Amino acid sequence: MRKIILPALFLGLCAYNLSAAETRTPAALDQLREQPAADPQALAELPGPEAGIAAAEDLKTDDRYWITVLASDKNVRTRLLELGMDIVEVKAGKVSGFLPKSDLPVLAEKGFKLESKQTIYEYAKKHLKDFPPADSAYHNYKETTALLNGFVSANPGLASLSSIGKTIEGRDIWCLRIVSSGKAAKPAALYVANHHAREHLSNEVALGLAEHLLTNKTDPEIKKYLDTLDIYIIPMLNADGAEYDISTGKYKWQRKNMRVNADKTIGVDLNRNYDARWCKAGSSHSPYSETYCGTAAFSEPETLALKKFIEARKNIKTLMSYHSYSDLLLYPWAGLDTPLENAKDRKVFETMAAAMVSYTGYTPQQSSDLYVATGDTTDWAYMTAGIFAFTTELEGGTFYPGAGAIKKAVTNNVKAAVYMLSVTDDPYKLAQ
Ligand code: 0X9
Ligand code: ZN
Repeated sequence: MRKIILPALFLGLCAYNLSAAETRTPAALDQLREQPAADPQALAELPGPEAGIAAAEDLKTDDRYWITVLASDKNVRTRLLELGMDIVEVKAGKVSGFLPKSDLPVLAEKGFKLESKQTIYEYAKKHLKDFPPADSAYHNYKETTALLNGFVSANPGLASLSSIGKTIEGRDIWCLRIVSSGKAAKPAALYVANHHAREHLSNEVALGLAEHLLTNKTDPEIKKYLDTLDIYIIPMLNADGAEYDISTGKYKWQRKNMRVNADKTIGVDLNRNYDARWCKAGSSHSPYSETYCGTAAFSEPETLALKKFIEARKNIKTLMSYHSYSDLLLYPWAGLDTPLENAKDRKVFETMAAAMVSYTGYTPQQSSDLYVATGDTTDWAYMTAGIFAFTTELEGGTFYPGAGAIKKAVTNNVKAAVYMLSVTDDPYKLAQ
């Protein structure tokens, strides 16, 4: 049996969220707005990932194993993705991640060497901690919605909020736009986060970026970008999955969206669903797989909404897709094991990457050097619209690094994001 979900519960949660957002008061908004990073000192003192460990009892019935498999290089890693392994950690000569118990024999049949295995429940006992209260500084969907609305109320004429479409369970996919008045199209930068449900830190970085830009709107450098650019921030693309991941107060290690597949398994990997060499290497046609590419490119409302959004805005020049974790900054190709053919574009990607990692300390590399994975956001945005599109794999050493990880991740990644703004007017200036 694959993972079992409770669609009715989520629909219920969704309805609750929407009605709560509709009835919010300005005072309540202000309160919520103050929640995230109002007291950096207090945040820094919040517990790290080791604190408050508690296993989710419902993981006892989850059939996934946390496994470590010998994998000598990226080609082997790509094959493992195709078998449906949810690769989470890449180390010298090996990878670790999740695989359903029923697929363990296939590993042996295909000649892979399993170094260790434990049930997700055993793994969780060592790594889990509650979202609330220890991680209450993270924003769930309702809090994210309220925070974004708070940004808009506090910055009339500069910030606005719109829904780029609905998730499969009907939640709005919010996009915060920061642009000063004037009708002429300005070069645009797009930041998107939370393609993968459990990567909650990515939502925080996107929200932190919005807060930074708006709080510092009179700072001369930031003002220059706000005056001359169009900035879009989509902090929670996979809102359903993110909510599901925390719906019991215990993390579930959910990666995909909440699509109910034909075989009743749950979820499509949104970062395999773009029309960029769709469902070739590093992706799986099996619905239960964590790297399931869907029934067709853009079969999912979340990716389709982002596609339409990008296609309608020819002024988007740069894009950052936030994921976690691995301390990496990745650029195309993700789905092709050869360097970008266009030398000028490659120079721009490499120069931008080098500058951005000077703020984060992450490792810059071509995506496919990690593993080849087709159908991802960045390959599609670059192929289709010539956008200089990056994937950041944030820090933290786990999907759930605790509230104490937010401040540093936000601070450093905001600097990298502001650098991205500094070249968005014309990225090609870096290739001259
Ligand atoms: O596999 C992914 O979708 C990304 N990693 S994650 O752990 N956040 O799931 C990486 C996407 C970048 N593409 C390649 N490495 N090819
Ligand atoms: Zn991810």
